[in-house]
Amino acid sequence: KPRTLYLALSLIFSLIFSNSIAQQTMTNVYGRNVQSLNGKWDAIIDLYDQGRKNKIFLNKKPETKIDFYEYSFDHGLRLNVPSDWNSQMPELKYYEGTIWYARRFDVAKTANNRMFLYFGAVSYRCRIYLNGKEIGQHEGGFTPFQFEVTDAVKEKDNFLAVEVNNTRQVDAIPAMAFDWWNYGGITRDVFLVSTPKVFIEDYFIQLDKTKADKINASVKLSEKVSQSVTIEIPELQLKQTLKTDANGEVKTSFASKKIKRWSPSLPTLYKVKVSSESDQVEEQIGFRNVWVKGEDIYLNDKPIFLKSISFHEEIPQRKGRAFSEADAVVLLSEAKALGCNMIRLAHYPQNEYIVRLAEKMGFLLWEEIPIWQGIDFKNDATKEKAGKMMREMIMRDKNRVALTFWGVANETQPSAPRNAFIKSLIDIAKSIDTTRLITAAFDLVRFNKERQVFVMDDPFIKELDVVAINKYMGWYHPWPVTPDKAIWDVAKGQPLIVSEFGGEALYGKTGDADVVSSWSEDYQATLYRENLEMFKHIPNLRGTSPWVLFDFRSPFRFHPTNQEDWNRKGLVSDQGYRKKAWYLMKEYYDSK
Ligand code: GCB
Repeated sequence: KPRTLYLALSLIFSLIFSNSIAQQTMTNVYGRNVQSLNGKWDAIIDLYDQGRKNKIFLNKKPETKIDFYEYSFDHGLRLNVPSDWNSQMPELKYYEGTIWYARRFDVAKTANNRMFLYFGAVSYRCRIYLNGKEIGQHEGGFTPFQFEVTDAVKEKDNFLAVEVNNTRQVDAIPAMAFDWWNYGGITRDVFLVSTPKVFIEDYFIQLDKTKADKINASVKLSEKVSQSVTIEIPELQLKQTLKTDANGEVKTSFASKKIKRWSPSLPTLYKVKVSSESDQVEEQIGFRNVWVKGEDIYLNDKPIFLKSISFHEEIPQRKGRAFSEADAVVLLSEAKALGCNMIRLAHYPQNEYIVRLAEKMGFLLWEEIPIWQGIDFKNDATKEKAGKMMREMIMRDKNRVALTFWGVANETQPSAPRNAFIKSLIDIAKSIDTTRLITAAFDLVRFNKERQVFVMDDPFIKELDVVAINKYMGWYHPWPVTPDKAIWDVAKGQPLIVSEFGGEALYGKTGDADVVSSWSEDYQATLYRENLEMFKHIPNLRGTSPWVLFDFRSPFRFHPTNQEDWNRKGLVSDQGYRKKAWYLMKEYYDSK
């Protein structure tokens, strides 16, 4: 039957063409020729998900006497992009559902250029419609994606609509419950990126894992063509011109005795230029060696102790997601003041402003995807998504010298499906980048009464370069022995980081220094004092990362006066004031 055939074919075509899946973004979008699409966008709240069915992305206007449309993007709600929606209107504080965003824009088109629509992040899933046509979809709230729009874009009056949904789902990452705010919206920059026909899509330029005088470099063009490509580091007088192979790829290395290696105390960066016959990109890149030997972590041939801290991508005073360079300054200066040399970016890839400023300020970075308790490890589709997120994160940040750890999971319980799931993430990380250390945080450390030591059984830790432990002694766990007797026998032979510890205190609250439920700064200070004592009895301890730098918003936290929707484990309050424990941690880090 021709009609059935026609339907089947059109279905196949629409699957192939309309629901295109986002492409990997090109390396260093911020170094490209971009037109910003940030600013005020029109918005429609779509609580019952009726917009797609009613094709509101067509943005129709009545033309005849009998036409009418039950929507309009004009003269309604306006939302800032980038930003979460929750902080922009009281009614959206707890909103989980769909919001449509739309804006118009003009473009200077040239015959030889290609155009890509780039999103730094949209939380959590989205569909993009340009001039009435769906051009693609993306899932995952913390990684960038792009679509080519060379043919879809017009010189004048383009209409771009984005359907954003942040409903929690069992098969999502993170899943149904997580201890931070489920911000929705277009939370990072939106750009229109313009490139030549054949452009430099990707490059990976880093120091060899162990050799101090060898820089490895690879470049990939957007097309499978052979072109000459030049890589140059002017300050080191290094320059090579090479031909890409038939796949448009080339690999090489540079030798130089003059490289000043990047470190937290001297965060040296070099200008690196990559050019092809038709394109050129440049950025600041640093070089350093990092590896593990026995129980030690070596940075530039010397053992290092990681003085880390975590924060969420949130500005507490604004009760909203951080998205700008100014926000990055706020978060990172407080970490600097505490004396840190590392940040654990909890619990998801944070925006590029944070990553790039952290690098300039001399912080090592741990970056992870939101594999947080409650992930459906048996679901292959979820595994697939996690792999994609991992790839998107690493592709974005692999040239950042600050990046030291790829984190693959937080607080997971041993099981065959968990092992296979996480192993697949490690394999993906290593298939792109063999220079970083792989870690994961576990919460299974327990006190063994017979042996009178803390132990952990999770054979999976052998897959990791560095083992990370979240342990809330004095908060979730009462002390089984006094802190000076709290000896650990965990992950012997491997370096260990205490990747979370801490407890809650309401800023300004005084109270019993030995009563947990006092929620006082005094108790929090006791807890820190006791944990710092315990750390002396963890022989393979190579770093600590208190939880957490700032109080942060979380629907987990119901207590009406002490919490009010805030996790109060911050060393700094929601108003930006330092609590007593901050000073203890500062003293500890200064002594290290
Ligand atoms: C944890 C989680 C972190 C939570 C923290 C807490 O173990 O990794 O995301 O916020 O505990 O405060 O309970």
